[in-house]
Amino acid sequence: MAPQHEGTEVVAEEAEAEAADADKKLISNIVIVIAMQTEALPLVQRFQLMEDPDTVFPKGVPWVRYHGIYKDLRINLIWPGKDPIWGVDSVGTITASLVTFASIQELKPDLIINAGTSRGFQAKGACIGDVFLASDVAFHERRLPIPVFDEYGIGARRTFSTPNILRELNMKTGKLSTGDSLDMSPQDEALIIANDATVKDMEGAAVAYAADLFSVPAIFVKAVTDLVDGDKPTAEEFLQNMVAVTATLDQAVTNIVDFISGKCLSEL
Ligand code: FMC
Repeated sequence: MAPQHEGTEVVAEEAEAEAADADKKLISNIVIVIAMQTEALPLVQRFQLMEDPDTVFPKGVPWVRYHGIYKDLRINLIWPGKDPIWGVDSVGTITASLVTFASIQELKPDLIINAGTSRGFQAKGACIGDVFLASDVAFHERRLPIPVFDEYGIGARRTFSTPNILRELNMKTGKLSTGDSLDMSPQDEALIIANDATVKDMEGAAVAYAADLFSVPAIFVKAVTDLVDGDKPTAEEFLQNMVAVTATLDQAVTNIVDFISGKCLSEL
């Protein structure tokens, strides 16, 4: 009906105007989501963040918030902590979505940065130690062979576009595919290739899902620890390169945060 249609148009126009205003506002509040302690701690030191003694998160969760002011930015670095039963880093999609959701609710970030290590496809130009800024994210382990559910499962979406970061920091870009396994079955490999991915991780698309629910812009910084088409077993290569690649990752995140300081979203 005409009046309803007009009403919808007005709401859409208002939402667009609000989004345009947000794009022009200086970025002041960023959340960094990092799955592994080894990746998180050097950045905590670099930005001189403090651990939050009275967590903003619900009682009982192992999630850790480090926070502080770096340059003119309020930085919250969220690490999902150690699993309460197995005592290892809480990697993977479930915790990534949960902490992103809770961080948006509690901290209202202007921008989310998900940073971490990943596996790269040499055939698509990835080398050990490269840092990618993902152009798109998708899942490769959510198979629902029913029309439309199949696309929902893959959940492909574009990330927040940052052409100036890419150019100024001379970063590589490519698509990121996310699943809950460190290794890769032949079926995973086929689906990752179908996603046209250059890098594979265990959190990116899950962070993007939660961020998109609330229209919070999110970017994905992924450093390559191991190669799909390399000649070493995944776990061995991952552990061997983890420390050196983490240093490269942390430097890239610092460069990005330095670039963001004093800018608005539309300048990224
Ligand atoms: N496959 C999937 N994820 C990773 C990877 C690989 N070969 N290498 N590094 C990662 C990332 C994941 O996102 C996890 O946070 C962690 O490192 C591995 O448990």
